[in-house]
Amino acid sequence: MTSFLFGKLGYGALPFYSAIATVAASMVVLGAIGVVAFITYLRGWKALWTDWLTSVDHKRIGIMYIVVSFVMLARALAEAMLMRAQQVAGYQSPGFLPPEHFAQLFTTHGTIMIFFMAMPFLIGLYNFVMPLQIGARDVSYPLMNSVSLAFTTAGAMLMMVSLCIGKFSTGGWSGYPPYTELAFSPDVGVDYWIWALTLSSIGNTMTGVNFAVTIYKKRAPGMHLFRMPLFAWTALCVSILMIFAMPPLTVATLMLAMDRYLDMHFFTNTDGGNMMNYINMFWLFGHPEVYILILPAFGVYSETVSTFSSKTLYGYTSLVWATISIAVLSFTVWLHHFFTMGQNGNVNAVFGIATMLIAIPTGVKIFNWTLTMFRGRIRMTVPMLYASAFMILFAIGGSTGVMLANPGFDYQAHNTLFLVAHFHNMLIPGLLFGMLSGYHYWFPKAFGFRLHEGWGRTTFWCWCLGFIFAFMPLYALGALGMPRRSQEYFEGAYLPYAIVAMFGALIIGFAMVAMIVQLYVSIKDRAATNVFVGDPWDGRTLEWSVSAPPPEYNFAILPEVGGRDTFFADKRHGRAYRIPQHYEPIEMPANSPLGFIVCVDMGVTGFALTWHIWWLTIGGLLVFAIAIIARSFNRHTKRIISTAEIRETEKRWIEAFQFEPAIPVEDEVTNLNRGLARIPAE
Ligand SMILES: [Cu+2]
Repeated sequence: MTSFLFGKLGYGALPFYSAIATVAASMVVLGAIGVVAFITYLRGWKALWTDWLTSVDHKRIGIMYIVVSFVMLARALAEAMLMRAQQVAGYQSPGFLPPEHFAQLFTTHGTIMIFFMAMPFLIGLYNFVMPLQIGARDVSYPLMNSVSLAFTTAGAMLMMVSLCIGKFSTGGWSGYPPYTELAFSPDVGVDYWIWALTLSSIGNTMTGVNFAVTIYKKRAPGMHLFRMPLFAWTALCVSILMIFAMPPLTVATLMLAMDRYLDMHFFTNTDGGNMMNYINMFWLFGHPEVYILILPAFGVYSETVSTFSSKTLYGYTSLVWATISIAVLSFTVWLHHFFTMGQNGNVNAVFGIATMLIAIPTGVKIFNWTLTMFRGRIRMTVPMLYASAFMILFAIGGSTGVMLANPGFDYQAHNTLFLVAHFHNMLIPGLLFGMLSGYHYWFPKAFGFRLHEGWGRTTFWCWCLGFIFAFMPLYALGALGMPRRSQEYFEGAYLPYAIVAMFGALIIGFAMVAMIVQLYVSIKDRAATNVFVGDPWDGRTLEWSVSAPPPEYNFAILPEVGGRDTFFADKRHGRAYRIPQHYEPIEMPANSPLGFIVCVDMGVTGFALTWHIWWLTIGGLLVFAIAIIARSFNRHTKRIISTAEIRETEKRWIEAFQFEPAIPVEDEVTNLNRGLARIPAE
């Protein structure tokens, strides 16, 4: 039943079918009202508009990405805890979640964690740090950067709306047809999934292009590719992965949409369709995606391990080549996601061996980080705690990965919780710990004050122990044969493990609470932990050579780079913090409302497509086209920052670092740290 005005939308779309859905929906609505009220209370609307929503500054866009990521993390974590609780309650009983609702939960959990938590987090970190690290004033296409954020956020908004209006897909995060075809999933859930993913992957493709061009074209004088910090190197590899891996996903979801909307038969099992075409395209994206998720964390660890050991990164060149090899190999292994689908054994063998090969460059990396720490002046700060836990836990996940890469074993573990344990083992220590390590490491640079160390440690231990309790039992459950995505089961042997896993999920829930407390406490104490001078950890790379937070233009004078770790060497030879004779005016991109318009417009268009509201879909696409064309007539796209303004900004900072004495790095987590730390002379 569809009407012209509202498409398939009717009263039935309201979430009153279950108490849990109603509570979740009201939390979203109340949360949104709370945010609006809070901004009004702070009288922050004008600042929000000019400083954030219309900003094209890569630093602010990066921060906004990370805000989106944290909001979505909170939701996906709540869903994970519900699922774990259901699997305890679901022993010989239907539990409290009906199967359909349980299926929605694991679908949204996976979709959100990959596309709306992990991707925005890593893109946000790159956005903030990478241009600073390569000595650039912004990315190559600042406005496109803001439009990329708009696409991702529109997708995230669609995910949040799906909680309140209608139901989400039950087809898992990978959305395999024929189950996601109209015949088997006639509701709008799959359509929500299709448009949320399509929007975010368009945004991610643009980000890939933007970052790759930035790294090729905007490096500071003297910054050869092989002088770039490792984090910037991973940014380059991840960008190239995104450019090649995102389009197959966009094409796959759009073809699925054509199946559902236009009665095509790309992936049906009738009329010439073949679902394997979808699965090939999906994993042609999906496997490189694994490395899009993990390489940024490798980049972060390379920075934090070296900084907090006060040593040059061991084996820089081999680390770069390991990164490149992982990026290349990641495109040669996608078929290991369907070893059991009946292809020739030799095909499985080739892809199994290719998969195992990736363990070699990864091992090289762990080896290099360990040797970087060897005989270093190691400080076990929060970022370092994450890095250390990662090295141990990731090795376990890597071994189970090599096990699964063997097609024979994969037949046994196929579709069991063993696999779920494996990829969470890779993604929590591998991705999330890396992102949190980076979050603690660069937070002072972004906001000018440090995060509370004690609460940071609490958060870390909750994440680390919570992860171990939540996921190690799943290996055992998988070995016992418990299928993934089970809402109800009758095997008594599963129950004790399920209880331990739920306990672990609870500890992870505490981690989220501790993170929020940490943020609150840190903001409250910000005057005491101010690090305006900008180098609180005795950093090595260029982002530490400017004030915290950095000025809009990043560098008053573009730095000259003479080697790796230039800033560190300059500090040792007294060449850092030279005061320039004169300044030149700097041209920066002007603010633009285009990103905000695209975000709202694409959110509405995605919603209209989901509910088959055709007039609104056409309207939304027209607004998009008109906004882009109108923008092309705008001639005031640049803003000149005058010499006077630069001199004023720089003067404040110069006075700060001339006045502030350096403290020994051992005191870096105390309130003595005003943003200038040094290794005491040996
Ligand atoms: Cu894979």
